[in-house]
Amino acid sequence: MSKPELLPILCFPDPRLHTVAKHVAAVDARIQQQIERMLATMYDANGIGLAATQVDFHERLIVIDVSEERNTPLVLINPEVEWASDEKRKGEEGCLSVPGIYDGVERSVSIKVRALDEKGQSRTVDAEGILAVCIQHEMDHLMGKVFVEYLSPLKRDRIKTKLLKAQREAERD
Ligand code: K1U
Ligand code: ZN
Repeated sequence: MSKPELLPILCFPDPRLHTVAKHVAAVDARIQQQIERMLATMYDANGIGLAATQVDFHERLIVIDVSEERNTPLVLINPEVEWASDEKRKGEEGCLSVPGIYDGVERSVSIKVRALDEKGQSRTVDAEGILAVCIQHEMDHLMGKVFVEYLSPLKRDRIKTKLLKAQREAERD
């Protein structure tokens, strides 16, 4: 079988990153092909997660793999948080759409999420640690929110200026 196509990842401050994703109506061949492409794109970029929004596909679909071996993919379709702990912790985050920028974001320490898997089966995921952080980060993407929006306006503007400059320079080369 041929390798799945790699998808271009939108880069902040691309306005398409602020699109609110729609519910996936059916887990069919179209969605399964999109899952394969998103997993290949996430592994190729060395990410631990990827939301459909980041590849300009505006439906509620996330892929994640937080395993050391990079062999334990998790697919969440139409994810909904059923419970989130009041206990929160600030941790360092990165984002494939905000290359080279890492900063602290406060998130719930544990969450319970309901979603469909790649076969369309409903399941719940109890997550803590980096998995809980990653799911919350990716679910924000589906709502059109990028992690830099948790930072101060000054930091966000500096990041925007830096990335726009880098994008202009890359276009010139
Ligand atoms: O959404 C994305 O762009 C993926 C993002 C997921 C993520 C990483 C860290 C915290 C929250 C969410 C990444 O994979 S960024 C690259 C990365 O592998 C990484 C960066 C910092 C810490 C751990 C991993
Ligand atoms: Zn991200």
